[in-house]
Amino acid sequence: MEIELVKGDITKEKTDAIVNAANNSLLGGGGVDGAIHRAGGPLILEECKAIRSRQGGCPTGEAVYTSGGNLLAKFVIHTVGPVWKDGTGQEKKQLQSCYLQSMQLAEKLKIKSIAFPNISTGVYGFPKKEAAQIAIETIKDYKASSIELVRFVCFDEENYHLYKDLL
Ligand code: AR6
Repeated sequence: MEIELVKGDITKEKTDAIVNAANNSLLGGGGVDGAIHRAGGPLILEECKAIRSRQGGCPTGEAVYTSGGNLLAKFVIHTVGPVWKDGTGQEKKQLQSCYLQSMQLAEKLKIKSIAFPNISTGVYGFPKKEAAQIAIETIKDYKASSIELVRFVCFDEENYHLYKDLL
């Protein structure tokens, strides 16, 4: 499995799936979530609403999927990162779980490539360096079957440089 790093907008990615840093409601929001819903169109929100009526949203650290709507990616995997408090709670485990469950879901979908944003490092306030370490470690340790490519898509300069150094 290849690991790549790019700087840019995840809504432009051509990977089979892109991951969204969503919230428990699955009803959209700001940041990367807002960008994905804007670029992907109303179908994604409709499918999120259907998931909500089935299971009532998405718990922190878990992942669900919808189609990609108007995006180039076939699927959007919506995962809910933890809100950073002080790091003594479940934050680190939950962030690791986001990456792990997204990979497991991608394998269930039998896809070959997936792009991740820097989950929880925006409004959820997770320290960027620790988040990058967790993301990279979790993906490096993952024993993939169908997935051949994982691409980390960093939107901001700080995350890009952190990932570059760590990778
Ligand atoms: N492509 C890639 N990364 C992006 C993009 C983009 N187009 N836009 C922002 N980022 P955030 P969170 C980066 O706040 O911290 C939403 O309202 C950004 O630079 O989007 O997990 C949800 O609905 C940052 O590094 O997500 C939730 O309520 C990273 O994406 C809440 O925010 C994550 O920032 C989730 O907070």
